[in-house]
Amino acid sequence: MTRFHEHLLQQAQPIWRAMLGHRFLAETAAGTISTETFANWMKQDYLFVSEAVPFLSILSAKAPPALRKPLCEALSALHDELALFERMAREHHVSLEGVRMSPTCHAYVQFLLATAYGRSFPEGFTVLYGAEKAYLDSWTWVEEHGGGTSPWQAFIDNWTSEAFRHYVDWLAETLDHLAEEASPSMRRAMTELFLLTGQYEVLFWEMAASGESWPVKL
Ligand code: MP5
Repeated sequence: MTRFHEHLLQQAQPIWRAMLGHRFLAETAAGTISTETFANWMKQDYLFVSEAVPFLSILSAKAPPALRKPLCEALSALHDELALFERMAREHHVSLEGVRMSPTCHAYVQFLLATAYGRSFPEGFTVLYGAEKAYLDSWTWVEEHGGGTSPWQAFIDNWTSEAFRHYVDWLAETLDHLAEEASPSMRRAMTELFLLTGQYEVLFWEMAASGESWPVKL
């Protein structure tokens, strides 16, 4: 029988195709991406990861007791990741100071927080799986299509490490268990949230590639 996370990935195939075919990833792999364009992503993802802290905290507060420890470990790993962004920004002369969230980053973060606050634990967990799986697959694509060491290698390594792969496998397995206990209508809601997460992931690469900004400069 198809496991729930496999069902989600089947439903999301067109989204995953758009994500892995995105020019931001292709140019990062080819080494032709400009520092300015890459920095668009770095600045916005730094803000995104900062807001993943409250997202995971809310999720942890709703988690069944057996899942508290692994979720707290994931929460603590976010601080190492923020330090990675700060180091890479210093090395590449990118300023992370005073950056405003772009429309897409803002909308995605609001979606994460609204889901964690307002919806059930399995629904919030589905969004977590979607975001992490998207990064595992996106950066694995960059690694596989790259031609050697990239100036951005530390980011590639971060989301293609054995440890990260194991974490995403654990998320998938745990999600399958949560779905087994969920009602059909809850599983439909989880599927919808997974697809929305995937859409936001594509939008995030598009935002970085296009240098998206708000209509009015302040
Ligand atoms: C992740 C991320 C992965 N950093 N940014 C986006 C837009 N999606 C997913 O999350 P994490 O916590 O950095 O592994």
